[in-house]
Amino acid sequence: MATRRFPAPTDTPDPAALDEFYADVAEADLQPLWMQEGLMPRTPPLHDVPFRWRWKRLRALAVRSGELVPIDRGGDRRVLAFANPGGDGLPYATSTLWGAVQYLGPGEVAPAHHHTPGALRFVLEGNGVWTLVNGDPVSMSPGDLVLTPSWCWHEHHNPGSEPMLWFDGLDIPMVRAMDAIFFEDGPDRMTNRAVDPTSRSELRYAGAPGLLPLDAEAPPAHSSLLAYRRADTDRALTRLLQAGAERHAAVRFADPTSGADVMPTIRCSMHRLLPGARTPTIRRTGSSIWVTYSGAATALIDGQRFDLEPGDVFAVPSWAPFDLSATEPTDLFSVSDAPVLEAMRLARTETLPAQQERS
Ligand code: GTQ
Ligand code: FE2
Repeated sequence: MATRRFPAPTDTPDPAALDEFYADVAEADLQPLWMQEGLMPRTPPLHDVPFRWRWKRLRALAVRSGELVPIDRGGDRRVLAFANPGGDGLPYATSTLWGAVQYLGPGEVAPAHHHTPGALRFVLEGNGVWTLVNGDPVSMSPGDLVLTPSWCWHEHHNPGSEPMLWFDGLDIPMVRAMDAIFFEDGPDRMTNRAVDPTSRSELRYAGAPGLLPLDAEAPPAHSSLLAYRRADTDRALTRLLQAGAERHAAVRFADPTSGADVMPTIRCSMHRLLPGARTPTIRRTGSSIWVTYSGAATALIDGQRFDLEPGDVFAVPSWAPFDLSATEPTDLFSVSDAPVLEAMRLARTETLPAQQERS
């Protein structure tokens, strides 16, 4: 829709009356459509910017937060949120997704709470942390994906002697935009218990591929399986490559009972690129956050080049041309808002000619 501008006073028979009209419209808390600029751009404006946060810097700051900032009621979590420089100072990695690095020191506990935003953890460093999700203790190790979906109680425990760092992905900006954020503290008692490496959700829903308990619960609003282990993700990617995938394999984390995404608002996927791989340049509606797990790769986003090392995180804005290439075997984890775009029938993908780096 072309924007129409304020009629010039010479275009109107009664400039004084027009001025008075606009003043009255504003006074009535109304705004004329014809005065809006950029309300309906031809294509989505690049609002978020393509951006990378380097692990070296992230990690050092997370460690300093561990030395300086206690975990207490009020904050509850020691978390540094990725703030996209295009996002008006908000603590959001993209306009729809919260991403953060969380640090839990040896012996520390992050207290129980629940909230309507859904959360997931992708573990980057350390061992021995466990998260109690609605009473099910879920152990966490590097490369694991652990879910704490909307309204599930969760508390994090680090009984070990090493700090642990992980990536948090949440749908806070989406839930916020719909004014549907609710939050409650849990009980203060600190459970301390021996934790089985395999959660109850895995015992029931990850026994073996394609085999579900006959009495499986009706699909809840999120995946029945709360933990996806690194060894399983690795095997799935290895097998896709064996099955003939050309130097790039990708898996989507799914609810084993329905095939649906892990949560109604967030899609998680894991990608493996072999040396020499380059993905097609595509752009899609909806944004994503990517976490480099291992290897060395390059992301090109809207002509901007980002070289990636393990732990580096980057944001891909809606409709930005994007491709990946690798010089070493590289694994990347990704979260996106795709289920929401699909549910709203707003998902669009376009394949473009291979983009060039802009100098
Ligand atoms: O670990 O419970 O990054 O509640 C933001 C909000 C993590 C958490 C975040 C949270 C958490
Ligand atoms: Fe939380």
